[in-house]
Order: sequence, then structure tokens, then C-alpha cells
Amino acid sequence: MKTVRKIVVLWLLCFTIQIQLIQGCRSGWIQHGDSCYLLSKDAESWGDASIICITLLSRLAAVESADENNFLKAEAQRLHAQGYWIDGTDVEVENVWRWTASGDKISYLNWGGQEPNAGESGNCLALWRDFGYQWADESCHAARNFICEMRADVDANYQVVG
Ligand SMILES: [Ca+2]
Ligand SMILES: [Ca+2]
Repeated sequence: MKTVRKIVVLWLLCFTIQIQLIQGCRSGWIQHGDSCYLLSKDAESWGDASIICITLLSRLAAVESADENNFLKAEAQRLHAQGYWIDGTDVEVENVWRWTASGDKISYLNWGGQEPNAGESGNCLALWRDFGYQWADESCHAARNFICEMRADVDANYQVVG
């Protein structure tokens, strides 16, 4: 009888751990709504940051609502790097901003100060410290921190499999 009880306790423990994996984000990633986010500790060009996110099975963040933006602004304020790349670019048509992952035109915008003001020399979107992490158009070649985003259920599957 003791052995049976041990097996049941062990099974419950395994089951609980499994449930936590299925519901959460990978270690180092933070959950908000249906997404998991990673705010990088290192700085990269926008293009390299985009590739790094893809290798982590994610994309540079698409910030599509005030709620998502406020959450990421607060995280950026906590970590406090100068800038955080997100997925938006106007590299194809000047001043037409799109999310690259979806190809969608950006509808929710949160420009800081007089942004966007860099014209052809600023084609990548960053949360910018000088504007309280409202948005700025910056040179895509500059090394900045960055934010990756992926769906929480995909991240959970990645954990269980990995
Ligand atoms: Ca998003
Ligand atoms: Ca531009």
C-alpha cells in the first residue's frame, strides 16, 4: 500500500510539472496575454536581432495594442537599455510601416517626441529610452537591444519537447 501511495504522489508531481510547462514560457521569457517575450541583454543590428529571434523559434515583437505596448514599456523601463528593436520597418516604402512577420501595415502607433524623423536613414522601429520607451525610427545598422515574441502555447510545446 505504501508503494502505491508513493507512485500516486510521484505521478501527481510529474503531472503538475507537466502542466506548469504547458502553461508557462521558457525560463528567461516573460508572459503577457497569449505571448512570451524575451528582452535581450545584448545589442545587435536590427537584421541580426531578427535572425536571433528566429533561431529562438520567435520573431521580433509585433506591438499591436496599447496593452501590449504598456507591458513592454514597463519591462524596458525596468531593464533600461537605450533602445529595444521591435519588428516594424519602413524599408520597402518610406513612411509606410509594416510588421515583417505578418506583412501587415502597422495600425497601432506610439511615436515619441517628433518621431518618425530620420527619413531614409531610419527604417527600423525601436522602443526608445529618451521618449520613455515610446517609439523611434532608428538606423537599422545600429546595435540595440531587442525584444523577441512568440505565442505562449508554441513556447510551451518547445519546452515539453526540448
Ligand atoms: Ca504582439
Ligand atoms: Ca524611414
